[in-house]
Amino acid sequence: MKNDWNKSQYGFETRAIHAGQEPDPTTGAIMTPVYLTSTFVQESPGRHKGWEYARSQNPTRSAYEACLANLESGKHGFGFASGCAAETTALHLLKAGDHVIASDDMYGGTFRLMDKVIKHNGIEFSYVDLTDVENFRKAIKPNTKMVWIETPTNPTMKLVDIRKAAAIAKEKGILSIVDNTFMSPYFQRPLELGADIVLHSTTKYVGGHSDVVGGALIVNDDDLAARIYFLQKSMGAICAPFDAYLSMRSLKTLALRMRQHDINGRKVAEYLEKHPKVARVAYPGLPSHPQHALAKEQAHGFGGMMTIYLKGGIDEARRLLENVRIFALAESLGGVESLIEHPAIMTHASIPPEARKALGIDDTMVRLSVGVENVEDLIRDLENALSKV
Ligand code: P1T
Repeated sequence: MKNDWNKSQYGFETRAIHAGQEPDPTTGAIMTPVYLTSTFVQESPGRHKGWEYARSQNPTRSAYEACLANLESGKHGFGFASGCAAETTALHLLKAGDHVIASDDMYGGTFRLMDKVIKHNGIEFSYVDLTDVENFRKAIKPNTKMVWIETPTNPTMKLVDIRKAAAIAKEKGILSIVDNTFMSPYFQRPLELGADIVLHSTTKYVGGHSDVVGGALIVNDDDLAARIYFLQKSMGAICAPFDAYLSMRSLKTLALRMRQHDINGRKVAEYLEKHPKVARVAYPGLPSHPQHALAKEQAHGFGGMMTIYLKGGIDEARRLLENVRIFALAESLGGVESLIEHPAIMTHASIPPEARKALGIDDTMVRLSVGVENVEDLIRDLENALSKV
């Protein structure tokens, strides 16, 4: 697939709409068709138009993968059935006896995959507070092969210095992977900061409309890309053509959506920070965030994700969560609609209670995914729900 929409010539918004998406050569259709086919006819054994079997390649998926790779400043993109499928595939770059250093604070499902599934393949994990990259350096062992970074972390909104961590990884010959789900390529591009692999749960901001579950990996290195492609077709956890179509359609408005998530996120965070029933707001865009300077340095915006700590306990949290109307009480994030949830009971229930306690994922913690509705309506919704607390 021709993909000459390079960054030196075209801005993000233009590339989001055109990269990977030449008009259909057969019909001239401006939108990439959804190729609902499992296989492709061959003229003679091994002689074909570049497409053989749809687990290996599908034109809709290839267009989407090229667009996403372009936006992440990468050369190769890979679409998967979910964020967890992308994670599973990336973790199969390793073999028994290898050691992974992962953030001690990340999405509960990622921890569960490492601790309850991949660990049994003989891969060793250390969970380390990567907010100080020296902890990463200290945790390196002779068999360390990968560092797994999520930044901002889900749900405590801590940051990891991607540039510093990637530099240490490079020096030691360790693969660095960054889960960029919370920022999207519009606000943060880990490959530009030296990381080897970018991961997304495209279910979130990339998909953006809470109607598709997906995941992606993006890399620059050709050899690494060949290894991931081999795993993608061998393991088969691929992104389906219609899901690729939906996600690619969503990429066209990613910039618009992210700018509004950011505007709304900042206003909601400022409002909540002043509220007498709120003990603390963790949002990297607030000057009170301990890593605000790093957020400004490595990202181009702050987005719509934040975590708040209420004064009181579980009853106060329940009252807020039961009394919102526009914010929907639901897991997930990154859609145009605002969501709110309780990490300790919902998204991070698979983190052991002691670990949750150490990270501050307690009963008073509530996570917000601020959507792109009218921000005054969102603030009124929170005002009303907080008045019942
Ligand atoms: O749900 P899935 O598409 O498989 O993606 C997993 C995943 C990976 N990485 C991050 C940072 C995530 O937040 C997620 C999924 N998270 C939620 C469902 C959530 O509500 O936090």
